[in-house]
Amino acid sequence: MSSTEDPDYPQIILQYSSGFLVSKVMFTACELGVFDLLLESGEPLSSDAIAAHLGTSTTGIERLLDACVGLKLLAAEMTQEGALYRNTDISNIYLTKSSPKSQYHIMMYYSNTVYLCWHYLADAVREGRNQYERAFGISSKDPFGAMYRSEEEMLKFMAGQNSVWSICGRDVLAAFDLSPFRQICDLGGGGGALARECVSLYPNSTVTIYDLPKVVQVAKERFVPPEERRIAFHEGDFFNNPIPEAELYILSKILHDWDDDKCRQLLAKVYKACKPGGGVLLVESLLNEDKSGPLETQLYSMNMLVQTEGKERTAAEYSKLLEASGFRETEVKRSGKLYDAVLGRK
Ligand code: ASE
Repeated sequence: MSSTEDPDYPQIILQYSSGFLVSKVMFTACELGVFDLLLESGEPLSSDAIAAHLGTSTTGIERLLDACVGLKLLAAEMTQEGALYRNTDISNIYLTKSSPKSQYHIMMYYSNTVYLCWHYLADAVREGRNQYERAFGISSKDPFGAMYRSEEEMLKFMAGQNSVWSICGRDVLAAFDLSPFRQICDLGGGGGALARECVSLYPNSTVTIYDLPKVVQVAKERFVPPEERRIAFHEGDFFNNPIPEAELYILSKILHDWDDDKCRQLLAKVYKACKPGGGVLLVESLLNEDKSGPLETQLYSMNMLVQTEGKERTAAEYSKLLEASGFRETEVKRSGKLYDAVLGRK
């Protein structure tokens, strides 16, 4: 029997078709607080008890809980009175709000912002640009003006980006020995989670987080405690204002927001400000050279299409951008995980 006649052959298409249902079940259980409730309760709960605590319908929550069991985000044990639900280890660690490795905030960003842009994916492909106008009725000329259209949206984005570094931050910062660089500037450092990982991993380093004034204000108020003496802030727009002198510039998920012209413009500015012997660390999700994968990065590149002016790139593409701006001795470290590291030297 050839593979196309195999009755299991269409399975992958059916799986892909319902992929968004999987995401939305997980996002919704997070949003309603299912995992937080089961963590706090400390004992398995019935669907009636969960519905009562969360103020939901029983018919809705039963189905949501069972789908979470199917996804292995919950476990159910049968008793005479019916099923009792508890968190699995993975949901305790990643899906509860209070866990140090919580991915709750990035999920809320995906579910309530990214998801709405993806409704217009076909338009984004036709037009080759982001979809803020269709999704939110706001001009898409300035993507970060649109992404930070309200303090609430900006907070959700910053919290979301921060949560990723609780999982991936150490790997990307340890990919190269950055200990020779003492004075570090994290351009577009946002909520500061990567900067905090950096000062913890490199005890002799200090990090200046450079970001828009309103981002810096929220980072100080909500994300970086004042006891963190080795983190400083610098307010500005890195395209239109000067950037401070440093030995190492971290550009983490910055270049993927912009087209090649803007990337070269920014890197040229970084090169000028960089001390001799200094460098630049790009933290990005790298495409294979033939763009055949990884799938997650290909999907992120589609997200850059619907949300920004940028795209995900290959290591050679980043090296070329770096070298066009004067950096040399470009080195690439693939982490085997979501984010990789590219180092250029002045
Ligand atoms: C950006 C990163 C993100 C700009 C918009 C974004 C993310 C989501 N929206 O620099 C995080 C990465 N995730 C994806 C799906 O790209």
